Amino acid sequence: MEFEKRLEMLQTAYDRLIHRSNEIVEESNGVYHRYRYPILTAAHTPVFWRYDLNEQSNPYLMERFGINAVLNAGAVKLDDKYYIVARVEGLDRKSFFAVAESDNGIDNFVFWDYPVVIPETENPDTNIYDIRLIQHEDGWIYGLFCTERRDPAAKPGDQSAAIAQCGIVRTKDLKKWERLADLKTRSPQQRNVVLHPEFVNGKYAFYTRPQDSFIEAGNGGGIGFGLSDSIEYAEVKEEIVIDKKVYHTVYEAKNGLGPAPIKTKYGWLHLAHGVRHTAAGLRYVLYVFMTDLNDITKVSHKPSGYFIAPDGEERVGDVSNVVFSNGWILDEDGRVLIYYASSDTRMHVAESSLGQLLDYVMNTAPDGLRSATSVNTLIGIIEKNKALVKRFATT
Ligand code: M1P
Repeated sequence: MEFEKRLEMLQTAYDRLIHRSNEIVEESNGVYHRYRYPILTAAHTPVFWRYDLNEQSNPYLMERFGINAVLNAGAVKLDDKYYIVARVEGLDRKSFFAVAESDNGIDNFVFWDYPVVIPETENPDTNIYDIRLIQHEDGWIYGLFCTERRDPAAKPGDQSAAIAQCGIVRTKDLKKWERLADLKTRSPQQRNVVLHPEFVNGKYAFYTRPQDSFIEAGNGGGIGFGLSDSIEYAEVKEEIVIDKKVYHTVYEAKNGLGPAPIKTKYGWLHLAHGVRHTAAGLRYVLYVFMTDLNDITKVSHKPSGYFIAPDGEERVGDVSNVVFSNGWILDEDGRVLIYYASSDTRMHVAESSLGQLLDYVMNTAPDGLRSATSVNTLIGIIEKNKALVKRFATT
C-alpha cells in the first residue's frame, strides 16, 4: 500500500513537471527573452529510469539509478519537432546522452524511453559529454562530443588527470548512431569541438579548442579552426586561432565555441562561452560574434562583453556561476531558441530572433580593451540620445 502511494506521488510530480507550461519573462534587454522555468532538470528524467518499479525487488521504492543533473544539450529541429540531446549525469558522475523532444521548443520536453547508445572505439571512453549536433550539407547529422579518459601518464596517486578529445558520431534519425574515429589534432587536449555545417574548399571544417592541460588553456590561445580531408578518420593537421582569449575580457582564461554557427546573409553567427577568473573561481558567460561569409576564419563583428550571464538561481549549482550553451535552433520565421545550461545543473531556453541577433552583433560596440575606450563608447551613446530627445538633457 505504502509502495503504491509513493509510486503515485512520484508519477504525479513527474507528470506535473513535464506538462508545466513555460512563461516568457517580459523583462528583457531587447536582445533576448528568458523563459521562467528550466526546460530540463534531473527531475524530468522518467520515473522508470530512476526507480525499479517492482515491489518484490524494491519494496522501499528507492532510487536505483539516481540522476544528478541534466545539462549542456545539443539541439536540432527535424520535421517541425524540437529535439534536445542532453548530457545526463548520474550520481556516479558518468554522463551519457538522452534525447528529449517538444512540439514548441520551450516546454513539455519529454525524454525518449531509452538513452542514446554511443558505440565505443577500441579505446573506451570513461566519460562523454557536451554533444554538438550539426546538420551537415553531406546529408548526415553529426554529433561531436567530448570523450574523456584517464591520462595514461598520470602517477598512480593522481586519479584526476584526464585527457579530453573529440569523439564523432553520425546519425540520420537520432536513434542509430555510427561511431567514427576520434578527431586527431596536435593538441594534447580538445574540448568544445564543432563541425562547420558546410564544406570549406571541399573539406570538412572543424572549430577546435586546443589546450595544454585538462583545466588550464595554457598556450591554447582560443577558438581554433582547421580542415580535414576525411570525416571517417578526421585529422586537423594545422590549427589557426580565429577567436583568441584576451587580457581583461570575459574570455581571458579560455573560450570555446557553442553550437554550430548559423548562416546569415551578413556572415556566420556564432555563440560561444568565455571564461574569466574571479576571487570566487571561474565565471562562464556566453558571447556572440560573426565571421565573414567568404573567409570564415575572419571575425567581422564582435560586441563587447557577454550576451548571457548567470542570473538569479542560474548562479547556483554543481559548478556555480556558469552558463554554457551547445545548442540553438533557428525557426523558419526567424525565431532563435537558445538552449543553455546553468551552473552545470539544469537546462534553460532563451528566445531571440535572427533580426535581433544580427542587430546586436553588428551594431553593438566592440571591446576597446580599456576603461577609457568604454567611457568613449558610453559618451557616444549619451550624446546621440541627447541630440535626439531633449528631455534626457538633464545636466
Ligand atoms: O564546468 C563548466 C564547463 O567546463 C568545461 O568547459 P571548458 O572546457 O570550456 O572549460 C566543460 O567541461 C563543460 O562541460 C562545463 O559545463
